[in-house]
Amino acid sequence: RLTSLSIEAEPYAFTFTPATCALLIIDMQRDFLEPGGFGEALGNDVSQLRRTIAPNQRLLAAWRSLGLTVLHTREGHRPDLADLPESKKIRGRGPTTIGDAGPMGRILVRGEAGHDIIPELAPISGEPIIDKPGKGAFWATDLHAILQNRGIRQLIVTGVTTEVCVHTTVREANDRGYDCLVPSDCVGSYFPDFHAAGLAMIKAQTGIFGWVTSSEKILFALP
Ligand code: C5J
Repeated sequence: RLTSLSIEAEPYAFTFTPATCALLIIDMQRDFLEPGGFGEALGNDVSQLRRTIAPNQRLLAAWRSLGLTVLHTREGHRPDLADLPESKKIRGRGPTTIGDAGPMGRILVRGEAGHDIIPELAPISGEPIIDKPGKGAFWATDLHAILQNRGIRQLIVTGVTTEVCVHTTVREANDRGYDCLVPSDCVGSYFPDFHAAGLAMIKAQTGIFGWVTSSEKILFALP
């Protein structure tokens, strides 16, 4: 069993025990990262998110090789949209919204191709997939129970988008007693300014929500 390790981070070093620290990859779904999905339907440039794929792959490979806990999340809704608030359905005011037909199936609907995780980061057996109807990974899911059952106390949170689902999840995790470390190159936003502000907010006030580092620094600290 690996003992305590330290990662260079801001606002100060992140000390962690690998066995009780999970890699939580947020919403690396085709609907957000590929043309034709929800992200693009809202008018966003999906290429902004794709730079996070390679660093996430490296971190995921390292976490798997050490036999540590990996979890994936997906944002999406039941096919009958019973869990989709009307407010969320209509807010985009676009011609195509959640539940409508898109090039990768119905947008942000569970079971559709676009809702699935991109093949580059496909989950493997034993890695829980948390299907969430909201932005935060804790709300209306069994994530907290799974983490508690595995004795997880700390999270490395990656994925998309920085200021939306990653940030909401980090905030939710904070209030449930988890330490959160966010590698800046493994999270991304359609809006570079929001990405920068989201990271700044996490580490402000001596780490009001947690720590920020890079995937390189995490890999350097691993045995
Ligand atoms: C968004 C997400 N941006 N995964 N979802 O709607 O951040």
